[in-house]
Amino acid sequence: MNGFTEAPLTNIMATGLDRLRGDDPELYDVLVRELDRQSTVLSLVASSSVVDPSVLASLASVAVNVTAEGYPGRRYHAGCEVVDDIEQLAIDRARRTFGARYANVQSHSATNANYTVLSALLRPGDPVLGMELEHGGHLTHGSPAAYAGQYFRVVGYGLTDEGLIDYDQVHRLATGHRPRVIICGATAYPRSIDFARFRQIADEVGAYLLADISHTAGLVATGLHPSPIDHAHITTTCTHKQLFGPRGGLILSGRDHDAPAPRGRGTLADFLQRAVFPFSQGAPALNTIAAKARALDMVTTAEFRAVAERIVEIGGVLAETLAGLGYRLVSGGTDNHIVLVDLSPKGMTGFVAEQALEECGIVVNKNRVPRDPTPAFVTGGIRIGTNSAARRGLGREDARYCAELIDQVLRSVEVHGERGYRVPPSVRMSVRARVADLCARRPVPGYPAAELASSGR
Ligand code: DSN
Repeated sequence: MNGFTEAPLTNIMATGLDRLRGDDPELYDVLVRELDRQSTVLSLVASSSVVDPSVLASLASVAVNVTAEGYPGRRYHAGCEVVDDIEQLAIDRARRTFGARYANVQSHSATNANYTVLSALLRPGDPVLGMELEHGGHLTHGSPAAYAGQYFRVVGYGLTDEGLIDYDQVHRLATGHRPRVIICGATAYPRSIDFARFRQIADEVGAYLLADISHTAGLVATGLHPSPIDHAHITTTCTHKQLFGPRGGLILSGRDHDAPAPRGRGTLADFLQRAVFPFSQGAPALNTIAAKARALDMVTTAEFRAVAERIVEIGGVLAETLAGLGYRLVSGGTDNHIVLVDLSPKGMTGFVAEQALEECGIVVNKNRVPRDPTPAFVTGGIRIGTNSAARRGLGREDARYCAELIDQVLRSVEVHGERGYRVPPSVRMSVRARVADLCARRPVPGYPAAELASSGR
């Protein structure tokens, strides 16, 4: 490196922060307020995560200044020789992390990755089989509210009465409708997914299998959840949930990467490269790709493995404690980071529970449950997740304590219809203080710790 004073990146970041504080205090103050919120409330949102400061630094790096359409070594702009190394690093690390033979790191999110794959593989009106949103699927898997549901002929599968994926139904619908693509993977499914079974069904009807592992990518990478890489033709994931990376997506392929491309011209991997650029995207966000590379490197560490193990462990404790306190859980428990609570037996909507818990410093999200009669903004349940809590280092005792606090709030709420409620002020103050203390005792590694509110626990 030539011509730099010591720590050039540090200097730029420090200058940037000084200018932000001096020139735009309005924005600076909001950013500080958000850091303060994150330090004092407990995020149990299943899709949440907290990035390492080194991921933040990569995201804020000078790679943002480069326009680089195309791929490393084959760009449509000059000046890409350094960012080529960044993108290649991210590709290599994505492949290594998942044992994939092919990786594309340019997608801006998993939604973006899913639509890239679907719009390249399919023509409008083609049949697709995906998981129903209210059974735990994702908007991009074929919801009528979203692009996939409106441009393709989507048939939805769901869960059995026990809350498990109904593989017999998947098989029946696949043989009946002959989909061109079957989508597996979920956003609100607390159990492991049998990707081999999905592939058997896909092969029987000649469909492509697309696995979206956005929610379980960290568990897949560490072997704590089965991997779809060599079962699915194509696997997608976001990088900002269980990989604790920046907002972004990945497209991966395993043993099928060198299968013939769908409509001629090379292999499936070649097809996917063209599907991202130029078919559906322009220039990639190279600062985000740098941050993906950083996050993916961390996924292979012993520290990450310990977090992944904790994600599952405290998920199990939360589920067990809530079930013991009389809550009905979809599927009866969890194998991953998600606990899905059906609140209908409690006469309370997900909307009320989410708002009441947030007033008390516990952040979850309202979520529809199987056969939910309520609309998406009301919902019959809540989804609880342990990614961020595990990153904070919460253990079994803490998880039990969180479940008890959740119960304390939900037991004390006065419910007035689908959206009306009141949390007794004494409960709000006491739970908020306890949550703040828990957060202060378990700060996110590398982030400033909040002060103890001294609840006495
Ligand atoms: N897929 C949505 C979720 O699971 O919360 C947001 O990324």
